[in-house]
This record gives sequence, structure tokens and C-alpha cells, in this order.
Amino acid sequence: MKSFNFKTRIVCFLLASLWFASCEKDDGPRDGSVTVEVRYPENYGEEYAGSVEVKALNSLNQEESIRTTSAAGIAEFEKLTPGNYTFSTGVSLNESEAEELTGIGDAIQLSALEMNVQVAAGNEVVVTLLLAGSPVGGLVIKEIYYTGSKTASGGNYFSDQFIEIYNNSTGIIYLDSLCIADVYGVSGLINSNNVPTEFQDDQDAVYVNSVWRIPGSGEDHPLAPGESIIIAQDGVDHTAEELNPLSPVDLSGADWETFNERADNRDADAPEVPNLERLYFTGGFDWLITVFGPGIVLFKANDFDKLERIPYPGYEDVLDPRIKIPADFVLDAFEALKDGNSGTFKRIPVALDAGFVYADDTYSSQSFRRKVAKTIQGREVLEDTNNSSEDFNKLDSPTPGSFE
Ligand SMILES: [Ca+2]
Ligand SMILES: [Ca+2]
Repeated sequence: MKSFNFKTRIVCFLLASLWFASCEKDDGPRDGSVTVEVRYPENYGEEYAGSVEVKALNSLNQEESIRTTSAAGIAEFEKLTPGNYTFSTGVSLNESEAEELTGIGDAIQLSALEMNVQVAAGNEVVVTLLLAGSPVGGLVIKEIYYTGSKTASGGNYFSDQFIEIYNNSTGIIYLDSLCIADVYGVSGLINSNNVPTEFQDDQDAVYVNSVWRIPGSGEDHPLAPGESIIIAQDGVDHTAEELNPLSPVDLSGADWETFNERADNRDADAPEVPNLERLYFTGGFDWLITVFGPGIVLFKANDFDKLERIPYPGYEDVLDPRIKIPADFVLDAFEALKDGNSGTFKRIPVALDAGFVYADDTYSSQSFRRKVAKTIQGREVLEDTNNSSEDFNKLDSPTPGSFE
């Protein structure tokens, strides 16, 4: 009996040990692990965000763990207690870091959050945190062709003018309710009695002649980063035989045209090209911007009708008032003057545009295009120092829709 008991005890002990060991084996890991990858927004120069802190918050016990991403943008959380987690991260880019990643030197705050990530024992979960922030950059005038062209018989042709507007930001911009206007004032000493704009001392506003607006209720006209639209004076093929075969542009594919509806039908409505809204007009048959060098502004106004109307200096009773636009409504500005000696005729406040460009001559087919500052993942980021002298190149021929 004794030895049996002893043997039994040994067997029992062995069985118990085996059971214990097998129990431990079956029990498996008690924690889960999570791999977090942190990605920059689309259109950034890098795909993954390295060296950023990622926080894991257990929503049950409020326990926090923090890891830093590798150069490849990966943060590993091992041995997390099973539960429901929130992962979050934030990145502050200073001006030079933002410049490197987006092409635009504006400091920017990015963040990302992923809630309700379930972590179970033995699970390996992968979480992607896609950083987001306000887009940097904005709408800019990419190209203006205002000079017009010569005809075969030496005549002047100016119906082929166009303005190209470009999304120079990292995100979609809705063009709905964007306004475009030409600025009051002569471009230089065209006639001997010409004087600079009477509003030159007001550096807080721009005074404009005519205003056009892109229609839409808010999100009807998205423009992707690196994309542009063309606004034609007339959305037709100007090289057509009956127009001007020497014109440098076919604008039949323009996105918009400035159709100036009149009883006498002096401006034609190209049926294929949608028309901008004519909010205010003081021109003639067409929206002809001066071939001597226009000032052009892009702006947004919540209530256009509330903008001040200023009597035309010296011709209050004869000519229509001009519209006063506060400078802080202006998104972008471009100034061209008659020639290099016309600087005193500047119309646009220096804070909006510190310089100006000028063509060699009227009807020269010359065009002005914004310089490419850098290319980020195939997207051209355009120079925008608020100085047309610095930001634009003079071209011998316009390049609507391209940089070639
Ligand atoms: Ca027109
Ligand atoms: Ca049309």
C-alpha cells in the first residue's frame, strides 16, 4: 500500500506538472500588439511620417502608451492589454519643413485619430493614421494673356485674351463664388494727360471696373491641386479662318467665358463654353482687359451687393461707379503696366502685389506665366511672393493649360 501510494503520488505529481505545463501552453499570450503606420496627406513630398509620437489610449482603464515612429513611419505597440483603443498623433511642421513637404512655406499643424481599435490577446493589428490639416497654399493666377495678336493684314486682334487660375495648394479648392475683376486706372502714359489712379493712396482696398463670378452653391466646381481653369474672353478657336489665323490660341476648350449679354448681340455666346456670372460691368462689347497692361484680382465676398460703390473720379454723373474691394478679400493679384517706366501708375496695393510686369508691345502675343518654384510628386508648385515682377515670366506665346 505504501509503495503504491508513493507511486500514485509520483504519477499524480507528474500528471499535475504536465497539466500545469499544458495549461500554461494553452493559455498563450495575454497581450495583443498593434503596428501603427503614420502617413502624410496626399500630395505631400513624403508618404510616411518618421519620428513622430503616436499615443495609444486604452478606453477602459485610460492607460496611455507612447511610441515614436521609425524613419519609415512605423510605430510598434507590443504587449497591449486587450481592450478598446484610440490611436492618435500630431505633427507640427515649421515653415522650412512645410516647404520641403508641400512646396509652400507656411507652418502647418497635422493630426490623425483612429478610434475603437479592438485589441485581443494574441492579435496583431495594423492601424493606419492618415494625417490631415488645412491645405496650405491657395488659388493663384497662373497665366494672363492680355496683349492680343496681330492679324495677317497688320490689324489688331484682342478677343483671344484669357486668364488661367491654378490650385497651388495641397487640397481641393471649390471655385464656387470665386470672383475675378479688372482694376481701375490707366497702365501708364498712353496719352499725355494720363494720371495714375486717384485711389493710389488707399493701400487697404482695390477699386475695380467689372466683376465676374464662378457660379455654384459651394461644392459644384472642385479644382484639384495642380489643376487649373481657363477663363476666355471668348471661348472659341481664335485661329479660325474668319477670326485670326495668326492668333496663338484656340480657346474652344476653355472652362469658362465672359459672355457679355447685350440686346445687340455684339458678344457671341459660345454654346460649348459655360458663362461666368456677370456681377458688375462697366466695359463695352466684351470684357476687354486693357492691352496696355491690366491689374487683375481674384477675390471672395460673402455679400457682393454690400461692397461700396465709389463715384468715378471726375465723371461722377457720366460714368458708372467703381467697386471698392477690401484688400483682405483678395486671394491673388497680378499687375501689368505699359512699360518699365510706368511704375508710378501702379494700381494694386503693394501688400497684394509689390511689383508689375510689362510686355514689349501691344498685340505682341506675349503672355505672362507664373514661375514654377518646385515640383512635388509631379505637382508644380508655383512661385507666389506677392510680387508680379518676381513671380512671372514673360513668354513669346501663351501656354493655356500647360507649362510647356
Ligand atoms: Ca465674351
Ligand atoms: Ca458660352
